Amino acid sequence: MVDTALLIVDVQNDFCPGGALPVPEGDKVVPVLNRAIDRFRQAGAPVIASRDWHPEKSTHFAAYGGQWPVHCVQNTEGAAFHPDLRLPDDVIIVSKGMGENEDAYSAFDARTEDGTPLESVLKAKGVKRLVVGGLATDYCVRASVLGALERGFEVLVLRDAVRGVDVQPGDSEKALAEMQSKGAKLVTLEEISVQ
Ligand code: VGL
Ligand code: ZN
Repeated sequence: MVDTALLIVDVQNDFCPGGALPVPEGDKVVPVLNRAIDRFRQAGAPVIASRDWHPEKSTHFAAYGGQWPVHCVQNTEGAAFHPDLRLPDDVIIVSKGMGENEDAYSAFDARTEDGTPLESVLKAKGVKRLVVGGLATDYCVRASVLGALERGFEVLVLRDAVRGVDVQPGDSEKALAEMQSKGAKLVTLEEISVQ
């Protein structure tokens, strides 16, 4: 029984160079994640992609009292997945941050189109272990990994497939250390086997 799933966090145009809230080298995660997708597909393991999916007006944005420039507004080019990311046809997409007063950094705040929360999706598929990569290390990857650990999932973070915003220098390294101290394993794609 395959009990591992790949969770790809927020690999969207606005978080990549040229986007509204660019993560330095954000696009560098794409080739590693494409290799991970191939491995998971071959093993018959689920591939899940979360996306930041905000309304135009949100207290998440600086213009309405929040922290961030406007980014990942629903159905815009900026909210689209990076064009080189080869998501499989049966990818499970979960969206988050749709509320006008919602930051929703964690993929565990995300839902499928029909409203099923990520945790229910994973439980229904018998997933016990998550391999996580994407953007940004110090925000949505961090929150998603901690959320997974709190819910009892084993978590492997692909350190070669994450990049951070680093609002303060060192934020991403700190976030990785925190994830590790709370039980996540930091690995490279080559080190893991999918089963
Ligand atoms: C994110 C900042 C604001 C992320 C989302 O995906 O890490 N960061 N919204
Ligand atoms: Zn956001």
